[in-house]
Amino acid sequence: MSSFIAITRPVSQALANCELSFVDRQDIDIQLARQQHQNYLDTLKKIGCEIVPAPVLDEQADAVFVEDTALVTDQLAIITRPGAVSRRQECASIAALLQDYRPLAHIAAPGTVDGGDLLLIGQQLYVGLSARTNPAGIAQLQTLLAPQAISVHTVRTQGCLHLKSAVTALDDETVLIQPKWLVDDPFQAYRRVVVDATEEHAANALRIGTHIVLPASFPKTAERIQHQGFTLDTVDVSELQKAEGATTCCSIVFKAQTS
Ligand code: CIR
Repeated sequence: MSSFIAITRPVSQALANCELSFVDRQDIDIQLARQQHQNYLDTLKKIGCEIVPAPVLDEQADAVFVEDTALVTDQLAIITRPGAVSRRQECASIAALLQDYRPLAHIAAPGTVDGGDLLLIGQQLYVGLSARTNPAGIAQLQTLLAPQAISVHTVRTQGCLHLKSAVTALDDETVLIQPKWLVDDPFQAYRRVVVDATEEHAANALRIGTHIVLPASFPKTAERIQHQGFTLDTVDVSELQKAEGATTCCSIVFKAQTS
């Protein structure tokens, strides 16, 4: 049995109509996007994930970016209410899968939360206050997570889509960080790996147990991560990056069993 579950969803036919906030629209090669997504799934399997596929949603351009639809803790799955109206129909099919693994809770209007704004490190949940995640959503997270003793910290971002565009965790003591996209920086007490200056989007790394998965387009930052002793896999996700995605956004990864 695999140690981790990874919920994923195939690339939609409509990916070219994706939401874009901080990157310019470019042509997306949909076949290449699908091949890259398959390579991403193969990497997750190699690391020890069981892939649980959500149904394809060909009308929902951004549906491959399942991370934004849920936060899974050891005890709960919180189904979000994405900030982009175009993305809200993605949640129901994710909830249908997650109910087999965790009790469900839901973010309700007027709250909005994108999973890309949620960085859980141990018992600390850092939440990006962004164009996608609002104070009402953050307040609901606080209420839902208090029984698990998870503390919620609001972090203002600037110039990027989500908190996890600016910072992710490499382990419980170490963050990978792009400081210029953080207005607040509550990460001073962590060991910090700063992205290479020529790779400004490189702070979005997927952590699965002791493995790190980074887009292949950031070799200098990859070297910095490996230099700190982390086990790293890289995946070419160029077509998904054109849709403002990277490696965390294409999966919801959680421990297969609660202990
Ligand atoms: C969006 O703007 O919603 C999508 N085009 C990209 C979402 C990427 N999500 C993520 O990094 N968590």
